[in-house]
Amino acid sequence: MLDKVVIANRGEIALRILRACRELGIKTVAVHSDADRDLKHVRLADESVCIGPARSDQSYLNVPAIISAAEVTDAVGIHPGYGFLSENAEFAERVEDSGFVFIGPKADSIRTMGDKVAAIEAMQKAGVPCVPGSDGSLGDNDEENMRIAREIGYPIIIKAAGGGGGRGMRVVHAEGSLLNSISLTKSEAGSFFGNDTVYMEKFLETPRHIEIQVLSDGQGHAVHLGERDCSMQRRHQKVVEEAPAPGISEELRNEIGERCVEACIQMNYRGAGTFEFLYENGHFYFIEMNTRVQVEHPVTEMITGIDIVKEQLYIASGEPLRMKQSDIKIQGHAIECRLNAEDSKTFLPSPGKIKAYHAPGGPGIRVESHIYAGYTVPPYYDSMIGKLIAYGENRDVAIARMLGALDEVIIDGINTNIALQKDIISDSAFKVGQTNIHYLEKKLGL
Ligand code: MV4
Repeated sequence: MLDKVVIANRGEIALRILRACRELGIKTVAVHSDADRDLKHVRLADESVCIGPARSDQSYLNVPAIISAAEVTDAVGIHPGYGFLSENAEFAERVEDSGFVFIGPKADSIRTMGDKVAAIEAMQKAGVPCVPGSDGSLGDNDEENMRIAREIGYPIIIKAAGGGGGRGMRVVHAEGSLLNSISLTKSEAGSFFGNDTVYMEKFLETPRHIEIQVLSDGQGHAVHLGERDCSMQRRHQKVVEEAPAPGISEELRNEIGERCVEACIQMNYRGAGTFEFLYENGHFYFIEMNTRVQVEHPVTEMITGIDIVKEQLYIASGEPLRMKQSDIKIQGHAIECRLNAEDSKTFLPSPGKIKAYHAPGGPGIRVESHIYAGYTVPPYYDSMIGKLIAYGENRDVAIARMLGALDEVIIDGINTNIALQKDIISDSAFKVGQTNIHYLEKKLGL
């Protein structure tokens, strides 16, 4: 097992990684910005190193500073968490070229999945179902592009190969606006991502966002841990996630899960990963793959009993996968509510000092948060301050426990989205699992 790991992140995920390391007897190094000296995991880590000023481009994105911190502390591995450098292939490469273990996939896998056209091509080769589309990037032949769109059938969506997570996309409803939309998306993509490659897909109108969690050791073994439904989102920010996805049969789960496992083995993928799908009318359509641990990984942990972060550490230490598919049993239901420091009406960030904090508890309640009474939420980073996870033997029990937990939690001094979360968890369409990716924005009147 790795002897010492640098945690190259902040907030709840840094604490989550620290806890996994502690259980495995791995020493921890917290690297933090000037603004983050008082983070809970910084206090708990064996060592800490300040890597720069508050601005994340000078601290959490400062590659030389992070690698230097690993050097001076004699660490052997670097865990990037999510966001920041977690899906930066150049970072992964520089970490490994400096002699450290990048706790994630090889740089080449990150690079392939970062190019959405290459990702889709890899999936098609592996037999993962994709959205009907251009099967590759669009050229500059107008007639040809019009023919491709006509063949797919309107509406279609133009996407940037370098995009993802909701940036660089444009929906086209009729041929009249196709060519202009292609040029606009290309020029935006060129300036946003430094890559003007675009591709085309059938636009699915009211899909759900369902993703499959995988673990793969890069030594020929991979498993899937079932799916999560992440449809409850606003402006590409997930708000509530759950596992399993309501209404997905065990048969369909295993069918799509096995395709993902096959893709991992074909790509020789190493680490935890997530295959993102749109789900409509009983069919899965691959859109992107995430090569990091995700915010919502706890709902999968609750229904499988597998600690995904510990498995990342085992895989990074070179151990073959410690489980086979038949060991994985999905039991019960888990829901996660993200807690954000934000204004309940405007959704603007609401940083500041937490005057009082009381965490909820009781059967089936898990709290993933770094906050404490007296902690000041800094204005420089993402507004998520934690996550509440409710587990139950079935979805109704998980919902009832989540409502209780949302009633119990006290966070005074800053504004939070707890009222919004109560509204969502009590919503009648959510109660019956009948939502899609547009549901929350419609409910909020956006
Ligand atoms: C789509 C789509 C409909 N049809 N692709 C948005 C983020 C990026 N990951 C992919 N996205 C979408 N791709 C086709 N062919 C609708 C979306 C989409 C979306 C997807 C997942 C979660 C939330 C979303 C919100 C708006 C649009």
